[in-house]
Amino acid sequence: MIATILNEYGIKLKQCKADPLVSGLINKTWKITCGDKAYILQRINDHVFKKPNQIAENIRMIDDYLKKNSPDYLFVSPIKNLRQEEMVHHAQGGYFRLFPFIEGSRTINVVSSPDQAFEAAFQFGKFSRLVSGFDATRLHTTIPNFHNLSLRYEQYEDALKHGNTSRIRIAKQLIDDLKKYTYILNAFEKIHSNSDVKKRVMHHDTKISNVLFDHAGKGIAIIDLDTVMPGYFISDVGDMMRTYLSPANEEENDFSKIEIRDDFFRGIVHGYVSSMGDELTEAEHDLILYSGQFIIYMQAIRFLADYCNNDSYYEVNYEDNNLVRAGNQICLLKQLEEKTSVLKDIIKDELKVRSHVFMETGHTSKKWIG
Ligand code: GN1
Ligand code: MG
Repeated sequence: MIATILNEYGIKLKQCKADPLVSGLINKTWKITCGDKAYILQRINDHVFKKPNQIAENIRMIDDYLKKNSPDYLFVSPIKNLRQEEMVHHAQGGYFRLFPFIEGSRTINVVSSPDQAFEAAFQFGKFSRLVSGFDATRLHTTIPNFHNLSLRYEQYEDALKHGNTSRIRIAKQLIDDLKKYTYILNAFEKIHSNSDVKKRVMHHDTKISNVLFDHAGKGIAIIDLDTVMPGYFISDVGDMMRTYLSPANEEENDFSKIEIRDDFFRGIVHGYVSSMGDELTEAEHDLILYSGQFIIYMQAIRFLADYCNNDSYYEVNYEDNNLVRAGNQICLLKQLEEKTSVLKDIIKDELKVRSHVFMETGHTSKKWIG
């Protein structure tokens, strides 16, 4: 199948090698190396992305905007095939896209220093800032209601009503634990009606493997633009908190390893606030900590709903995988809540010094790892 796809680009698989990359629970990715040229091939999950062509259109619109307004910005857009199309459809395999592999770049799967958290947050913030003049409503919503917490909550309630009864029984403790966090849902409902919280062009999948680094550890670009669509900044900052703060990720079943690392939190806030600069409103500044609560809570209910629905959405590796993931996320949320006052102080501190940061370089006059 890969050979057929590559043929469409005039590339012969026989002269290349294809290595699968571990990337996520939804799409599949390979690195294709052909002598001194390399590519990234990605298969789009069309159960999740029901209209893959919309992804291509979104990326094209943003690419055009950036080429015009920020020509030096490295935006990794798909390569066109021999028919000048950005996407290839294979009857059995689904939809595929090919990207150039950026020479000298590397991706990482684990955030191991506050600098990496800073670099990643800076890259995601820089992207949203550079496209802040682009009318976000022109973009297709590639997954409707993707980060609509109200709807996710309804889906969760629905799973508890109509899902697998024996699994619901097993999940009882977690279902009870989640009850105390419904204030996160209530706060989300208020955000909708607050016009100071802007609808922006957001990435919506800010895990660390979606950032390209150079060999010196500087962030150089963001990738995986399938979920670029209109949204709130809390989606991007929140998913960074969810995936960068703890040394143990969502797959960890030993919850004693879950921890909120303050200096990584500072890295995220510093990187994001400094790259977004004056773009963020006061109302948005007040939601920085909420971002983490919002996304971690939403992920917990998504995993738990999927467990109750017999794992119909997320790929699982063993029977209780989604249950463990949900428990893991609830533990992370609890720890975030316990650190509220320390984290609020960090935010206050970072907001005070943001004017010393030079957006273009990412350098700062303040020593920020504290
Ligand atoms: C999915 O597959 P990946 O890692 O790109 C999901 C995210 C979740 C994440 C949890 C389209 O992303 O929303 O946060 O799993 N993406 C989609 O691991 O549902
Ligand atoms: Mg993704």
